[in-house]
Amino acid sequence: MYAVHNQPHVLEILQGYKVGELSPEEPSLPAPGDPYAGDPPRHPALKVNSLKPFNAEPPAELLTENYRTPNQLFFKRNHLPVPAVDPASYRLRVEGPGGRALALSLAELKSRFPKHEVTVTLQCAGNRRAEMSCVRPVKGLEWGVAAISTARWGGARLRDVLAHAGYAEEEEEAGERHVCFEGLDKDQSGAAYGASIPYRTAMGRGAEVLLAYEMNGEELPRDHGYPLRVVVPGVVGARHVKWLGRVSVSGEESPSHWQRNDYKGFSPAVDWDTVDFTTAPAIQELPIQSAITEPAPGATVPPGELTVKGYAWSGGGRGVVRVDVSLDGGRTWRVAELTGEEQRPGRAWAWRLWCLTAPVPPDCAALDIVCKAVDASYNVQPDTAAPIWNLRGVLSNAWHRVRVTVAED
Ligand SMILES: Nc1nc2c(c(=O)[nH]1)N[C@H]1C(S)=C(S)[C@@H](COP(=O)(O)O)O[C@H]1N2
Ligand SMILES: [Mo]
Repeated sequence: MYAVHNQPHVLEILQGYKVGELSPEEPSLPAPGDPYAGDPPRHPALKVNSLKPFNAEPPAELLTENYRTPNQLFFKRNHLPVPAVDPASYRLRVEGPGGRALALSLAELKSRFPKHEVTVTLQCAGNRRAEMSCVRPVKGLEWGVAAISTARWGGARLRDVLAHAGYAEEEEEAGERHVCFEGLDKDQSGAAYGASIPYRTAMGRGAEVLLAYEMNGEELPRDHGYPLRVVVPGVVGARHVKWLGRVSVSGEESPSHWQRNDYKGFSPAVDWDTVDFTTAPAIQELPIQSAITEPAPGATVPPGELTVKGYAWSGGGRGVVRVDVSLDGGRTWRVAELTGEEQRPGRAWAWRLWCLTAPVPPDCAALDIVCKAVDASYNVQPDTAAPIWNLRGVLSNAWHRVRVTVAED
């Protein structure tokens, strides 16, 4: 099921369970079908990180060509085969209070609840993991800087659907509750992908968590959760459950592996022998992030003038207030120009793109370009990855560095 498990250290573990070998006279077993045979076609420009399950990011320079990422280029992060969902028989199961449950068809979701649209950036917790693994190896897919993308999503507000099911707006004394989501993508044991968010994230006044059926004005593509996915503005990608099958409210977080035993941050002191996943909170709102998308690392740039481009984004609706860029490894700085939509304070769910055009210092053979962003709470990025290293390589948000060569005049 997971091609990523086809590795020496996994085969070594499996060796301990080997019971014997089939005799050559034994009739051969039917070859198991490829569980990924029904996956949709994908854009050839995507850089594939893992084919089965499908994980891919666009080339960095294409990422910032558009404020809203075209659906075909939007990064894709699947843990399992893409399920084939029949839109006519599809029902979203919403568990209401007191054991009552709703089964909502797509037509009902579209007609009963006002359509809400919001532009949201989605970032995987593992974005920029490759840089963290340069410090020390980590376990996870080697994402570059493009496991992040932005779309205009359209759908019903989760708040409206939960209210329809009988849930009240967040009450002060309600105690800790969680909204749990289950996908229709399942592993061989029948376990579905799942995740949860705090109740207040879903039900707080003005909450914009969506059950989305549209992405950039188009029907939700299969890779992105057709026919329905959760979009949780300002929160890590892992909670935006795709191919949504079931919603429930619980006093506990989702029991899913991906909620309880993954997508958490740890100290650099913690390794695979000492890690205890119960000791760290699940990642929800992400920290301030930025990266350079142009020029590419190792590129040769002409002398004279240089244009640097990139993105910056922060979780929790905290807008980006500034991006600083250095051409000399962080000794001197310039302020980049922010482009793209400026969203409302506290609801800045989407990234800003940025751009800086600056003179290349004369007699300079190489440039060490650095970017760092500041969010509305004046949170900043750490200057290096080593102090934030963690065994799963998540939350990698150090200053981004790109070294280039300057061509001779
Ligand atoms: N059902 C389901 N939902 C899922 C996942 C998944 O594998 N199955 N992956 C999660 C992760 S880790 C991320 S980063 C985002 C990626 O969304 P995208 O593929 O639309 O970019 O989906 C999330 N939702
Ligand atoms: Mo992710």
